[in-house]
Amino acid sequence: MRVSTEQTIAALGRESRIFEPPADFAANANVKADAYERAEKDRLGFWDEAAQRITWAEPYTEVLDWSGAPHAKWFVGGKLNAAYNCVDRHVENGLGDRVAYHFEGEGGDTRTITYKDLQDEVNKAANALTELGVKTGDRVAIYMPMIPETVFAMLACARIGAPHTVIFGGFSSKAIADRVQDCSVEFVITADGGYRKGKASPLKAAVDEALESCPDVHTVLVVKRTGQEVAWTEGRDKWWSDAVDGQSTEHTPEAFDAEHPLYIMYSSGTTGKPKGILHTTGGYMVGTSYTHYAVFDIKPETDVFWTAADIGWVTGHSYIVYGPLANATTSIMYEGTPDTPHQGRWWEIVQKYKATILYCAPTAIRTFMKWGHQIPAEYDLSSLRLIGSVGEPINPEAWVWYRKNIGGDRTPVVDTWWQTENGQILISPLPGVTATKPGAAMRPLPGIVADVFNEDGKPVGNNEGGYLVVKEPWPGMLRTLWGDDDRFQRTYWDRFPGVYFAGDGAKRDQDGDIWVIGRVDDVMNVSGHRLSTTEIESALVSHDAVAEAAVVGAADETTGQSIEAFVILKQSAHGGGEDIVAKLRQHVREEIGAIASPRSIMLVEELPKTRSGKIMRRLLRDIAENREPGDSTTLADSSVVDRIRSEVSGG
Ligand code: 6R9
Repeated sequence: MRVSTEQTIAALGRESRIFEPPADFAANANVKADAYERAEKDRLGFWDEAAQRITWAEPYTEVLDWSGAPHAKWFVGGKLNAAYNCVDRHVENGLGDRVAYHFEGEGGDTRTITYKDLQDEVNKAANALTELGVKTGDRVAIYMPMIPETVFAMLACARIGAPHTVIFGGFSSKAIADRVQDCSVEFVITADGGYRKGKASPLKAAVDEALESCPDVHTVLVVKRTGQEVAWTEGRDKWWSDAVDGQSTEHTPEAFDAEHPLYIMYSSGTTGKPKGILHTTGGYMVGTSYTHYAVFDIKPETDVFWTAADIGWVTGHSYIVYGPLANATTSIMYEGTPDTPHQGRWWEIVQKYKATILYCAPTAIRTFMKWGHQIPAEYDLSSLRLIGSVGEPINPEAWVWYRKNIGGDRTPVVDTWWQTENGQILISPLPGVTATKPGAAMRPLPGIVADVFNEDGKPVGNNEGGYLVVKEPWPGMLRTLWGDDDRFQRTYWDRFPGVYFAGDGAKRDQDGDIWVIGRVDDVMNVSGHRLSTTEIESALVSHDAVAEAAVVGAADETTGQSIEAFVILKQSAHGGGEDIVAKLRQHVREEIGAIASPRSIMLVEELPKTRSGKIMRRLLRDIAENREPGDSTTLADSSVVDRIRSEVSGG
């Protein structure tokens, strides 16, 4: 017997409600059902049309050149400047006074950045970078908090054709050094610090430590954010204000080839060395601006868009910076954590800026569930008209909670599947078209050809599971891994020759709709039964007492793997003790079957997560197997593993 993906989905799909788009939303939607048909008939014609969203300094002669597969060339021969497309053309079109960002610092300080402000700041920064010797093609590392200067720095790089590599502000000095070395960075932009949980976190200090092993870095530009003490290396370190403030606000953007590198984003691989995912300019701008327009139904005149993610993550690159700016959107940028200084902080921000669209991760949603629905209920969230989710499978309970308590039981919910490698959303409902099912990413977007393959590389039928693949190239796709074409080929293109292998398991339901189950490496094998961690997590979270659950398979001599669950109880369920553990075990038996009942259920206060909100199951496996935890440089809070360890051992 195998507990297959079918049963997984049966468990996930127990929530059988379907939510139709509200009629007025559907009537006014940017993208209607015909987009699927048009794209199916002429996929490249469809992307050609989408590319008209971008202003090309020189037109392209061919939409796609796939002759060097798997290295794609999109919009061949076209020239453009990404910063011009994000900023200048809007100012030229009379939108200089439109707000680009409502910035909200963690401590409550605010800044309003209009498109004209953005143009001035980006131009000054571009002039400064040039004066400091940064040339087209040079890589620039950016290690910053969530402040407007981070966007200024990215766009200044884009403007002069210097690919940026933004290193997430929660990464350690070791992670900075690895990345700086891997793409031979000589120029770093950072800040003295940023605010996190009410404290000033040291960023410059981490850069200083990293650069001890990066002798090629000759310039460090430092934004003053917190005013905390910093060490200073004369000759190398320069204050941003000294270098930038006196520069001219005039700067002529150069047009670069469509395939000119725009940025490198390192993805925290499950093992080994991080992968430097390379995105180029033309296709990425088309992919992000189109999907931002289609999936979020953006009406730039009236919407206030909030991606509550970090810019140091691909979601921030595509849906805080490039997509929204290309579409002349007003966005919210928030520096801090959701519970600083109180658990209603996000909802206070939604209310204050009358946010119309919110995009965040399931882990945040489950945290809000844990804190209780009465917290968002204290705020006026009626401005919201669409809410989205990204980063992990969203369990049906969290989806329904989100729609009800944040979306007022009226807004569409878009569960968007994509990856750093993809650059842009690939599978998602269209909010004015798709009747959604809680927990399902539903269908590939127009112009995207994705499928679910079995072991032999054949498409699965309905009610079958397998591996998620993308069968045709898409504009925002990665072009290679920096300096490692072989690894690029091996990782993504060899499993099923000529087809992009995403590394995620997925299933088609009875209607052919796609449910993403999670990484295939999260699949457990217990006594020959194949079990998905998500399935058991979903069962646990469906119990009233549970706020969040993470399940891992620990090595076991007899059964191959054993199921180990880490559970955070809702505040209201605390004090349940042994009794609650027995109840949860019984609940899983009832939901899935005895085979899925965890060997141990450990009650913990928190789970180890990356800053982008993904549970690091690898570290939980280390705890469950009683091993020294492996590399935890990508953790949001590196002390969490020690705390869980002591909770688990009863310490
Ligand atoms: C954008 C982003 C990619 C991995 C991906 C998958 C998981 C993302 C998801 C989802 C289920 C969704 N993932 N969105 N799983 N449903 N809607 O998250 O990029 O950090 O590279 O992660 O995240 O496992 O393979 P990245």
